[in-house]
Amino acid sequence: MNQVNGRTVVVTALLLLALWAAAGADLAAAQNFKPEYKLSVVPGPDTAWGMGAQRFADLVRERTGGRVNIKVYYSGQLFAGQQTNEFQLVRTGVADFSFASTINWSPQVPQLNLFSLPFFFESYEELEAVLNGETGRLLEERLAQLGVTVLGWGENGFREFSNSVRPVRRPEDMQGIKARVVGSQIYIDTFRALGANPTAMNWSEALTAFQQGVVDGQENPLTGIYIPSRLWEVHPYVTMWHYTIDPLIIAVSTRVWNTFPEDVRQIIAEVAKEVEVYQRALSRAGLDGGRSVELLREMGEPVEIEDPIAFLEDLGVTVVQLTPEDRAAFRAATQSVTERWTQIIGEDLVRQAEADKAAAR
Ligand code: X2X
Repeated sequence: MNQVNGRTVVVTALLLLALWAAAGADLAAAQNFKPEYKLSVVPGPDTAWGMGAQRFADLVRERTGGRVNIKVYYSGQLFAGQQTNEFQLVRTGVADFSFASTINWSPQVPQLNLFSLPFFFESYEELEAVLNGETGRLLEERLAQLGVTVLGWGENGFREFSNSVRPVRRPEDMQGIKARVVGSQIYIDTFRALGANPTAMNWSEALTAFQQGVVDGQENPLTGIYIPSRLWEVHPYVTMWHYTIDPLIIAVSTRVWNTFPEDVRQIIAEVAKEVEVYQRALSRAGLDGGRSVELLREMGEPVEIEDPIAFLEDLGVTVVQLTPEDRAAFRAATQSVTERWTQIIGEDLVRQAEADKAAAR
């Protein structure tokens, strides 16, 4: 072998070695990521909730350069049975992420029933004070103990009542109305306390039940669910009773979270904070004195319905607004539920939430 050839062989060998090392490093990095991460959502893509989940998935994919490829599974496609088992999906790894209602997770995490205490939250400000305060920290800590990392909080909204029987203004008006509720016990207790006839069912089945007239009523947020699901076609009476609020947890399984490198975690955490603002604005649009409509405009997002109440009234829907006295009557009628569930949630946590709420006033 002459000198020139010898050098060529050495250089080629070094080059090959470098290529092999680079390929190996790439492979190792790629191996940290699954080809697809599953995100569970209970309702469909056309709801404010579903739109938030899709935005989250899209931004994460884009900003991680495709490394974290999240697919959104709508309408509870990932759960085999009850939507109230969704928490188990995240804990057992069937879902990696979730954009989840506290209601669906509350059978496994009793503290989350806080948001379902009847007539406990009066305003968005109170909710924010609780989520941003010590109460929110305690809830996130509890979820972390159970292997779920909270990335942010979206919102399905204040839950309102709709039905096909009569306008509801007082607790007595609820008498005998057959209503679909989520399969979470506090809702069954609340409707029974009001003299209604609750029946638990998954959201995916509820839509058919409404069409077939199997039930007369349901409770869900106006902009988040009632309007996108065209429920005015089946339930032309709406009561804006704001009886519970439904925050949404943007969550990831801690086991999955720990597989991500630091830069990826940072990107995902930032996206969650951005989506929080966007998704909440979608849910609140037209219901918070114009603030969310303006925010969406500033973000360059289309606002289809600026005034949801006027929109529904134009369609012939009767929208009942409660007076403070009406609300007090409902609160009195559900007092026993509040007392019983305060014990289940934990007296300390409920008192903490009251203190956080007071700070918002
Ligand atoms: O089932 C419902 O009512 C819904 C879609 O709001 C929840 O998942 C809590």
